[in-house]
Amino acid sequence: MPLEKHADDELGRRIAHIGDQFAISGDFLYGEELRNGHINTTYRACYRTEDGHEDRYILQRINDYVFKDPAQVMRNVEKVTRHITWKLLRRRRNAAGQTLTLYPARGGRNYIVLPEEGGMWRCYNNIEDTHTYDVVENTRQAYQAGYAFGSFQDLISDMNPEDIKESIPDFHNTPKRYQNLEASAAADVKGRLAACTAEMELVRSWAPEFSRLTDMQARGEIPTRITHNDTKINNVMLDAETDAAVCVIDLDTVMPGLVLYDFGDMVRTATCMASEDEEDLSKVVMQMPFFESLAEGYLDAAHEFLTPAEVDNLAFAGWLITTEIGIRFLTDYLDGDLYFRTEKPEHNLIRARNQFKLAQSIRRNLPEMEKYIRRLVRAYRK
Ligand code: GN1
Ligand code: MG
Repeated sequence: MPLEKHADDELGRRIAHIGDQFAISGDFLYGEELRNGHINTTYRACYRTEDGHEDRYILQRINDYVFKDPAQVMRNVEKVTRHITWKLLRRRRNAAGQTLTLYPARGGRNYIVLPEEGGMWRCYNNIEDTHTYDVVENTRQAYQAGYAFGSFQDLISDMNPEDIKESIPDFHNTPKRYQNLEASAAADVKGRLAACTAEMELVRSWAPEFSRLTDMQARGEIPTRITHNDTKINNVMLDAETDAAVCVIDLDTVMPGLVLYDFGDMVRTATCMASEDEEDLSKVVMQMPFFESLAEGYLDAAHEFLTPAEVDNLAFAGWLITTEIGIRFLTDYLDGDLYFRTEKPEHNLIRARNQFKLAQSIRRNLPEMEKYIRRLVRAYRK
């Protein structure tokens, strides 16, 4: 569906005003709202340059309910984008257009605070001739997504961990996420608990398994690395014609974490043809062919640096994070929809049910998924 273009209306004027704060030249033509994230507000602005080209930029407001210290998020993002540009340039690859670049703002920072526009804004290049998918349509896309995020982990693997601060503490700490759910259920501030007793029961029955990865991490059995932490399929830009992976986006949660949660979130979002919003749960099933391609793409990029303990838990991580995201949607439903952007009443409950259905489907496939991973890993050893 083409996006609505705003030029002379109120939104158009606001987008032009925000764009005017950044190092952009040319005449403002129009702006559009991109609505595929649940957290930040994102616009794309188009300008006519002096030589008659059209240049597009991404303008984004960082949600300061979710990110308590947006300036810290920007320091992280600055380091990550510059590290990747440095690396690509060292490899003599033309980094322009393929990686996110921040544009300076009035006042000398890479962001600007606009009280009249609700807070902190930043500006990125628009990655041209690419698109994103909210759900996978074919196995090639799954392979490319896996390869892109695996390569991204590799690109940032040698950053100085001291440089990157936690933008959201305990972001993928499943036991903590579960504790928060129980606290919200006990408080039941909106009187919504009665609507989700079946979901609560299911989650409680799974609770003993929630700490598997965090326990292994605490015992030093799996390494803490710098990871992306939000590897949903629509956070990778694919070439508009060939669907080849071009660039990973949404860097706000890059921080120390486990690669397993990254891989898990790919399983969650790239092995099922129904979106998180799908209400017809009969459509919410994971499909092995997508998983196989995803795992192949990921391991093609990552097999050299993964430890055996990480490899052993890849499939499990798919189930764990799907459950975790379900828990987060359910918690937000009980809290009164404070965190995720919602578009209808019960939206978060719908998403939670969807994720639990997907988690059940992944759980049933775990033995087969694990078997497939072992087969792939054996093939690299040959
Ligand atoms: C949020 O920003 P977006 O829509 O890419 C969330 C992720 C969830 C995801 C669920 C900072 O991601 O953790 O997995 O929604 N991001 C944050 O769709 O909480
Ligand atoms: Mg995000």
